[in-house]
Amino acid sequence: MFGSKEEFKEHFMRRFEQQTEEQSPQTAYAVLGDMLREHIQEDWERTNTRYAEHKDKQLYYFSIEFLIGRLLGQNLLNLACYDLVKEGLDELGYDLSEIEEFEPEPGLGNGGLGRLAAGFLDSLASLQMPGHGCGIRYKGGLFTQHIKDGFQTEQPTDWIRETGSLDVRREDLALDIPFFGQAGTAENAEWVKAVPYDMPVVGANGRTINTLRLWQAEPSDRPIPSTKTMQIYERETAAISDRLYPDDSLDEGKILRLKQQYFLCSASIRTILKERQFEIRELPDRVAIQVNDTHPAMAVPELMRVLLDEEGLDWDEAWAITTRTISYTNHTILEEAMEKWDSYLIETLLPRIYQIIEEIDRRFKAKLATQQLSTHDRHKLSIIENDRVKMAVLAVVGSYKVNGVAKLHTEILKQREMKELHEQFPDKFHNKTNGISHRRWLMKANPELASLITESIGSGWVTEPERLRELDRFAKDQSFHASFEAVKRQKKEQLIRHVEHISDSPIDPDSIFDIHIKRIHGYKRQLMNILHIQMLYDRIRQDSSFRPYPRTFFFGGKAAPTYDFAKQVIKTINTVAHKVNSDPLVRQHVHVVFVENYNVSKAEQLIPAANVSEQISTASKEASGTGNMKFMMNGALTLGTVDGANVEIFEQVGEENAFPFGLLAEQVMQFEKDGTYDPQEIIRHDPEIRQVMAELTGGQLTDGIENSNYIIRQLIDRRDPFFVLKDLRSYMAVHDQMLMAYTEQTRWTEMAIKNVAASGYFSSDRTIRQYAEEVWHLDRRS
Ligand code: CBF
Repeated sequence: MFGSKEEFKEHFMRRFEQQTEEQSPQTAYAVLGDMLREHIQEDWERTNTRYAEHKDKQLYYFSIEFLIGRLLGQNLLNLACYDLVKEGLDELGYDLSEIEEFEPEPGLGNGGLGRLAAGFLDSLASLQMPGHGCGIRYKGGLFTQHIKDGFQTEQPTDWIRETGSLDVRREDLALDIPFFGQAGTAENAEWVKAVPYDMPVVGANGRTINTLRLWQAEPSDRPIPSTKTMQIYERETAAISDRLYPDDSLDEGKILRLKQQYFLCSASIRTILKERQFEIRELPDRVAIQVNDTHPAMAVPELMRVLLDEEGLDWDEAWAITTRTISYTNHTILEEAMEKWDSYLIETLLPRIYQIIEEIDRRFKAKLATQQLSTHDRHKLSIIENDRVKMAVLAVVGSYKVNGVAKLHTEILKQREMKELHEQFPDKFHNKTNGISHRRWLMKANPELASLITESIGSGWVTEPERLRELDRFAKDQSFHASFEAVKRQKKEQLIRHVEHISDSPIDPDSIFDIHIKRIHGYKRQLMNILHIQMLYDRIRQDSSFRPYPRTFFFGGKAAPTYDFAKQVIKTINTVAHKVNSDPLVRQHVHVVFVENYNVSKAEQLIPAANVSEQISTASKEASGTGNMKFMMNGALTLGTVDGANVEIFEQVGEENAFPFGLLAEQVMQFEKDGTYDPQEIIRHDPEIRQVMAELTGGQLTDGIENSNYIIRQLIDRRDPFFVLKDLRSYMAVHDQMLMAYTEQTRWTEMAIKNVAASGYFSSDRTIRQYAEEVWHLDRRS
């Protein structure tokens, strides 16, 4: 970005002194942001010109979420000037880390699939591939979580600030999107203006700068329907890009979600086609659209609509183009996340789109009519069934490739969840195991470890992360051990400094840092973790010979605002935490910290400090997980079920360097099938579990019985679909094994090093290369 430190300092000071505002770190953040924007502008334009001149095939990644995290530090790192800027600012009396804290974290995502999308954009640009994101510029992003009396409270977050922000408003590309009205004519429609904001995605070494295009909804200049007041129209329009995942328990919320999905797809597709410099029939050779989960599955009927109504193609031609352009990634088998929309809602909101979906369904059913299929199979293959549109079926039928995100997940899709679709389209289905950006999760989050690695094996791993394998040579090297342990210690101390203000007693850096951070959800089983902690508490109090090695358990995660069970789990964690931490005997062995408002920046502080990575989802339920990969890359050992990408983590590093436990996916699925799981039987036979359940039902773990209602209902009355009590014994046993292993420090460090060495496979660069070669064919030129 700057030839030398002196040049940077001079430039920075000149800009800084021009500021009318107070010369604070916040102003320094704004100045740095402006400098960065100016600096990358030229390269950004150059990248776009290069793509246009070379006629490169372009990938557009459609996603309702992009959990990009803070960008200033990451961009400086990718431009290879982080250290120069840091030192320069240091000499001027400013601390870059402190300045970075002023960047609001764009809350444009909720969890895994949003973070995945952001990591993919980083890899695409870093691998110099033409791949761009298309999303929504939510004003509010995900809520800010506060903990009050142990309960989660939610506060809206507005992340958009005028200063230092990198995105550019493209008024010239704004377009109007119609809702309601009549099919085909858009008569009496209600129009919403879609305005793109382009955000640069800076690849490593800054050579390629791709674009994340985020759409904002604004009132259009067209007349509004006579049935609406201007006030209502403006409010409803702003709501489209106001919040991610609005509450959809009522029709009003469902309509809003549908509007968001269509708004994203329609604005993006129409712009891609409008800006094109090729003949429409070449579309599949010039453009690939990846639909990230079902939220953007409206891309299928919308592309059909544009091809039929605006480009004048006939159905067969339009269908051939659509199904050679769009591909779809499935991220879950959880029923609740498999979107199904009431037909009447789509028909009212998007009449022409509904006609097209009906026609896709009719033609698909006609094709199936020639086959001998059971009624069950025909149901599973229907796009429209019982007056509802099944978005996953629509996405599969309308795509040329469909993938799961880890080997086990893809197998479950093929053999169970989407068995019938897989039988119809065996060649469509493939696996692409997720990955993470090693630039953010190792180089940025843990520069100390990154330097140690480079000193030992050279810098080749930065561009070829699989070369982290070369670290295996140091797994038994005592002097490397010492440096590796020193880094871990340093990261633990840094974390303590970040969180000590929220902890009710001092955190011991010598304790094992056991970390469980992710969305709070039944299947992720934070409940199992906290019940185990309560059992440790009971044992320490009751058995004077039981004095386990000290452990600090960290939790972090948000519960969806309408998910009462998850909210009670947060309350339980905080109640048990308080109890454990205020007991002078127990707290010498067990300490619990709940990190408020878990987000990407907090993850960057927590993950490098971990010794143990808790990945304890009910087998078969976690499609992949990506936190598991981030921890491994930072030298934490996975204590986890044989689920999602844990399976491949165990394969890469060897089970002897991890702590697998619990029911296997096929056992879980068998229980689901035969319904023989009986939690009461476990309670009857296991006195320790009985005691903890009595404490739970007595309200001791939640400050009152009423606070544990949902948990009890799930565990007992609903016969717990997530098998917490069933796996609890095995979980306790594997914790004991882990404790034993930790006391052999040399062996532990060796295992931790092996985890880092085996983590290169999980770089998203590998995943992106696979998508690019096998799905998007990005090397294909016309
Ligand atoms: O594939 C990315 C992630 O997506 C989820 O978070 C999702 O949103 N469905 C899954 O739950 C994760 O397993 C997965 O890693």
